[in-house]
Amino acid sequence: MSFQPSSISASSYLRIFLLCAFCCEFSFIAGAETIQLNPVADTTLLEEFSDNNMGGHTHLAAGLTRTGNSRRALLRFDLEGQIPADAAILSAELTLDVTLAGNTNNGAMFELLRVLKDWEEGDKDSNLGRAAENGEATWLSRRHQGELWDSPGMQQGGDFAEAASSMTFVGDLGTYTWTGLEGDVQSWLDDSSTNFGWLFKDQAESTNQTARRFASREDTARAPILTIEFEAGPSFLPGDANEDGVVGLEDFVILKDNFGATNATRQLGDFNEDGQVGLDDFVILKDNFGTTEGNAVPEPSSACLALLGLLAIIHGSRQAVRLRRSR
Ligand SMILES: [Ca+2]
Ligand SMILES: [Ca+2]
Ligand SMILES: [Ca+2]
Repeated sequence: MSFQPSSISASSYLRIFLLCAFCCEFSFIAGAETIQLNPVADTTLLEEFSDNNMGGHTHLAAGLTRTGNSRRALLRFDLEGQIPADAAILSAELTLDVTLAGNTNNGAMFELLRVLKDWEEGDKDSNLGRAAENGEATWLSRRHQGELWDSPGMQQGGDFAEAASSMTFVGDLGTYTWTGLEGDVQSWLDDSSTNFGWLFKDQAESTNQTARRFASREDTARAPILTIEFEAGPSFLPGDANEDGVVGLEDFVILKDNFGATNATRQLGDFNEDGQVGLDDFVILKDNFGTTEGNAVPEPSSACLALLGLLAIIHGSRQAVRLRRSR
């Protein structure tokens, strides 16, 4: 007996689909993901060496020196291509490694503040920096021989945000973490043109010898780490035709009933929104079958569902031929 695709009824589809769904192996993938990023730029501004740049050195410095001069650091992270543009940031925290503390008795609160203007890292590399070349960030300039900061060492409210994003007390050598940075990261993900990174400084800058060295990105073994937990996801669930938050059998039935339709909508099974309900839409449903909004993602074996797609197409085309003949 030969195989007769046109003899397959709609109810047969459902039986095959159910059988496949039960036979398929399901694996579960967590909805939230975590990524760790090193800075793409970091440097130190030195008060008494106000035209020096230190962007290529292996440490950042922040706090007040023995003689009361300020050190302030800048760090920027690139999110583009690292996190989906439509992701929701669940948490973000920055970890820094203190590699030298001049006076470990003089611990201090260190804070991160959003930078509001662009700056250039530069590549000078000694403990006190070296004379900046054009374009490199210094205590006076966000770009040497180009744009000055609003005031030397950067101005609160103009060059950096009024309110700190995070604060942590730093004492002896070791690693320290600044938490609660998800708002900043989300805003940079939503609009990358506002991503100028953070200013890192001693909050009070009132006690000498709070200055510490923190490993910079050039110290690859101990570089700053921004840990971001995010949940990727479009505003609608691909394959969820009836918009009940689950990609399931009901969505398959909707797609099947509308297979071949033109001027279709997502609610009729046109998941890639090209106006037609077709094989591409079936593949989207197959790839997302079992997905629920914000939760685990069961992943059925693709082979059995691909077979269903093929059957659906054959059936759809035979039905169309029969309809045309009957007219
Ligand atoms: Ca650097
Ligand atoms: Ca659904
Ligand atoms: Ca489509």
